[in-house]
Amino acid sequence: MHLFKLSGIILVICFTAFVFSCPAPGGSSSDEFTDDFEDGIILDDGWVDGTGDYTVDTDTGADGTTTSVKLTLNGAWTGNYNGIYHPLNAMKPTYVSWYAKTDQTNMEAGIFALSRGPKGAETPAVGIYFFSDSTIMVNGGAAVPYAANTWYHHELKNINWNNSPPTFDWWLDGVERGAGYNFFFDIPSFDWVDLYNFSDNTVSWIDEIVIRE
Ligand SMILES: [Ca+2]
Ligand SMILES: [Ca+2]
Ligand SMILES: [Ca+2]
Repeated sequence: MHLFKLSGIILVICFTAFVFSCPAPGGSSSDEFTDDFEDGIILDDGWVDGTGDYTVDTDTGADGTTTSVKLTLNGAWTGNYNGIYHPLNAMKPTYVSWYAKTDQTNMEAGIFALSRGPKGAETPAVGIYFFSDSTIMVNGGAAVPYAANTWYHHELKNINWNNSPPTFDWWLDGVERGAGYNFFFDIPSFDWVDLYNFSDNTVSWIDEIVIRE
């Protein structure tokens, strides 16, 4: 588990990068963030390039769409939240959805993370990714097996902000796979969505993000 590794150096660099890049709002209204990546523009369109050495490309999309974002971690992993990220501005969604893919089953990649707090000093809430034992890791619990080079549709439903910590149900490819997963910490809202990999020299694809209050 790398999810709680943080460093003061990363904190400073990330915050500076955020201030100077002034990310524009993503999708639609303030109670919804969406990105289907169909315009082929990633880093000049609201997403911030974090401190890790990632190549950010566009590639074939999920669910019959044209474009996804492809994240290649070049060399060693250097920290959590070091891929690309987008502000969510204290959203309290009740529904989250995205597609993810990776090209192997024995590394850790394709992290979709939701967190709270200043960039670089995030409080983790949700972290879902392809784990190295060929199952999908959902907030610390590895669950359903996955295959390489295959898109998976994740949905977080029934997000209950009244619980302490808040909880969610996890659906994969339209089937509920687990109910009542706890957030890592009791937070009041999300400030960030982060996309990154854990293992050195790994590749992942993410597409069709919907975060809706
Ligand atoms: Ca797409
Ligand atoms: Ca875009
Ligand atoms: Ca970078």
